[in-house]
Amino acid sequence: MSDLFASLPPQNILPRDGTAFLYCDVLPDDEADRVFERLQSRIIWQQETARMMGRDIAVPRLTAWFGDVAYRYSGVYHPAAPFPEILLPLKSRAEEKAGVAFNTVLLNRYRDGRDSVSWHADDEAVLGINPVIASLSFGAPRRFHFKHRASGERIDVDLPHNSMLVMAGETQHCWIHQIPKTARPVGQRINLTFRQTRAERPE
Ligand SMILES: O=C(O)CCC(=O)C(=O)O
Ligand SMILES: [Mn+2]
Repeated sequence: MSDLFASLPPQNILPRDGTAFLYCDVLPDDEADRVFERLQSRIIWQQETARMMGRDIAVPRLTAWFGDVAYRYSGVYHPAAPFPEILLPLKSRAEEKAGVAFNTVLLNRYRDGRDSVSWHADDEAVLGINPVIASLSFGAPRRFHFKHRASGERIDVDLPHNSMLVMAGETQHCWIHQIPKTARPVGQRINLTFRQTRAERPE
């Protein structure tokens, strides 16, 4: 690719009501491969159980959470935990691309095509209005679906190894997203969503 193309910003994937920019090759190739291997071996991955409609269900992926505030959803509780050193260069890269500072990150490890994340938006009150979310992907490419809440319009995009999807504006309020399960044979994938999270108010 010529330098001219490499320097062009990507186009907004969403036709309205938010922005989602996909940056490819965010790290040098060899570094991205190393990061993927290290994330697999050095992060303490957890199998969480979520409480859904009165039942405890194993979350269909492994997760980890780091940052200066805790995170709670559907009966899953991740306490605050300092960023491990391996994540610091990724956090800096995400902040550089997204243009905001992040204080937390949720990691998802999809072991194969049976792992997934179902339709949701990152719209919890602690993320604020119009949150900027930088979502890095390493490993096997997986398809990411957006669905417009009001019209049902679908936008699908493949998230390749060493890429970063930056969602901002009204995206989390007007669209939901998912990584569906797939019957295709797919390898492991690790995703990191950097967020700016406020501490929850005591109840
Ligand atoms: O794995 C992905 O690309 C999406 C993860 C996600 O939506 C989330 O953690 O909120
Ligand atoms: Mn999400």
